[in-house]
Amino acid sequence: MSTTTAFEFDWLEEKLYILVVYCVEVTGNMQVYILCTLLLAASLHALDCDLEEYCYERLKTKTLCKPTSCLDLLCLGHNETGVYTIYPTGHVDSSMDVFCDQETDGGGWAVFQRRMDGSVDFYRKWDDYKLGFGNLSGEFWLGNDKLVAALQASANNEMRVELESFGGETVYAKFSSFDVGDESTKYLLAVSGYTGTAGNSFTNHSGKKFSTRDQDHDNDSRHCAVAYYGAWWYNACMASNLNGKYYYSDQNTHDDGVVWREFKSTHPLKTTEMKIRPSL
Ligand SMILES: [Ca+2]
Repeated sequence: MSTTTAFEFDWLEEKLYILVVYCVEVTGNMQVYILCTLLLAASLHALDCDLEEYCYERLKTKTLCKPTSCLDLLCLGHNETGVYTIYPTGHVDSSMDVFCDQETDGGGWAVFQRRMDGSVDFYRKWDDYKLGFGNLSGEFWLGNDKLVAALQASANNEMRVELESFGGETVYAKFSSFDVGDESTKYLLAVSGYTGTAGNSFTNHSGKKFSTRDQDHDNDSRHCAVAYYGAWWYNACMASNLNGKYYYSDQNTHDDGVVWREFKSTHPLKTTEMKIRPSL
């Protein structure tokens, strides 16, 4: 217990210990690995307790040369928000670029959706939503296949939604359990465990399949994706519609807009983000 605290590791810099990890991966030397783990553990003092414990366990697995998530990257000291490469299965062929939010609520979040200025058209077909579109630093949908792949980093994941109104009010919704099935299930959604300030406009969509303007898998006689100008896990039809049409003002109500009913009813929102993180 007191072994690590007996040493002065404050001088240790991020680049050095990442280098050590790489050395271990290359040499497979167990003594170097143990030293490395101790050094990393000692450098984690700035993280909160739950996260420190998570990182300590992860760092013992010896897989972090191929970080599986934004949370792994945070464990490795990458605490700046931005675009990174992750390897959800730990193998090089699973690599994908993601935008990591390393600040909000402890950090370690992979963002899979963002609206902010209406610059990207979100009224798209199944294959666009399957593969993803937009720009990771601006507006985008990561892609349903990539979302499913990113969820493989952990047996359990949480999801967080950030919302901002045109008046500048910010709220969030967090879900302690979030999963999306693969394409054969039509990206079936399973979400539960709401906490937050935005109100729960999402668990109503749990158990629903994804629908787009060219594929109707909703629970309504209408084609919800067309009726609400979006792509979502429509039920009959929606409590939220974050891929809806972008309006540049919330002066009027718009059923087909970027909407989270429990927050601003059907007044459109200015900014949205949806992000996942392995459960701590
Ligand atoms: Ca329908």
